[in-house]
Amino acid sequence: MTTQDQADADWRALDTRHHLHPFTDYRALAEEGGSRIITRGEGVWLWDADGNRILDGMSGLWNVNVGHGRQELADAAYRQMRELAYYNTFFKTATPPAIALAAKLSALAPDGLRHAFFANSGSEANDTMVRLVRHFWNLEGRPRKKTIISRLYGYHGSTMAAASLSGMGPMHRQADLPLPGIVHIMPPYSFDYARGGESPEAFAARAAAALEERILELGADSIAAFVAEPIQGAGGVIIPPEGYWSEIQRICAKHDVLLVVDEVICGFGRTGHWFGSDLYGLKPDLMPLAKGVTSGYQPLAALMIGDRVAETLIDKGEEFFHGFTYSGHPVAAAVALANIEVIEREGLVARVADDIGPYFQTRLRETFADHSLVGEVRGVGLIAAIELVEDKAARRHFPKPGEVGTRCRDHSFRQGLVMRAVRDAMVLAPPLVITKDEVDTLMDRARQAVDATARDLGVN
Ligand code: PXG
Repeated sequence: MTTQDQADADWRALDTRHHLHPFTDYRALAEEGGSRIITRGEGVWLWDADGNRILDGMSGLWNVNVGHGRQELADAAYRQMRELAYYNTFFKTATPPAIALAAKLSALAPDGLRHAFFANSGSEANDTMVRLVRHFWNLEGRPRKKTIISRLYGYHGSTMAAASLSGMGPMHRQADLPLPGIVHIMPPYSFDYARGGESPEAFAARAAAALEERILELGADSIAAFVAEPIQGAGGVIIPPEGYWSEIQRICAKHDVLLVVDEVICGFGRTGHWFGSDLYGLKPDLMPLAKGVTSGYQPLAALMIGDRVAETLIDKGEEFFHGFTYSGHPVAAAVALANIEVIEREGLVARVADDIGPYFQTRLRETFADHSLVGEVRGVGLIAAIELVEDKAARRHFPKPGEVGTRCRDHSFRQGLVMRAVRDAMVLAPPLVITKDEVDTLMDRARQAVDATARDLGVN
């Protein structure tokens, strides 16, 4: 054993002994000998402690939009730490980076979202949203308007409120969720939910009608808000069919239900637009964002607040008893500003829309559309899913969701590619700086992983 091997073994042993990871089966991890230790990143590449170079097909957790190892972001953090490492935004104080970032986000966000409330994670931004929505309807003198509707397979975070908004059964079961006042409707997931012979238009109308049916069932005077991701990311990259979003927007307006669009994954160029809202022409009342706002170089999130809610909040003149020590942290805000500057300077949003996004989507379909294990390839810009199925013609899933996906994910890792499995949908969201050569490498490795999975199953 070399000294390096010993060091890696020590990291693994320490990790197993003392560190409880998020979303992890602890016993299984220990039995497998512990975690893979990631030590360095540059561009779309990661290195692990064993010296393997791995293509990061997931941008970390859908967040490292400008790629790893950016000197200008490190410099921004360093400069800000030397100038003012910390001061808060409570009690009538502020710092220049927090102010500049609030103004910048207001300029980038869809029209009418002119205020930012800062948090540290997407979960906190969504918790803030739940607090604010309740407070808003109280201030409006309509205290019965409290129920929030979200969707199955939605993901909005892990705190009590955000996990309740999320439409994930296993999360709910472990913590007796959802909290009262949060209900779920079907997702616009045609692969699973469309009926045999149902056209995309008919499915879009039926999926959107599920919202109106729930509003009418519970009474519009009790519904505060509808919360949804433009494209459901962690739920398996669910792309809504044409017509779904315009209908949802119409229904929210008709019943005076606030529209909350969770941009935590779709924001900052992922779909070839600054926000998923721009892709679908949405006018959110509230818009949580996180992840790509700093490309993960610092934890920072914001709830963007539309004029209607902001005016009530400001004009009614009552203190909003809510906030975090690190709301608008100056170092995180400085890094966010530097990150947005990189996205703008390098034209990354247009690059995803016009160049690398179409290339990635075309290559993905060429590589997988005819594969016997692949029921559907879907995606927009640099976000995509490859749905692995037992029976392609019948669009039938495997009997135990996740088993085949996990197998494929493990093959992918061995091929030097991070590709996530959501149930049996293999999902990809590479950094926006990925080159065409790197897309080709990604496709080769993904194909090898899917082929190896097919061989395991005796399919060819
Ligand atoms: N909203 C959306 C749409 C998200 O995807 C959150 C809110 C919560 O953000 P924080 O920063 O609290 O994690 C998310 C987070 C995965 C995965 O494996 C996805 C997320 C987080 C961790 C893992 O797909 N999304």
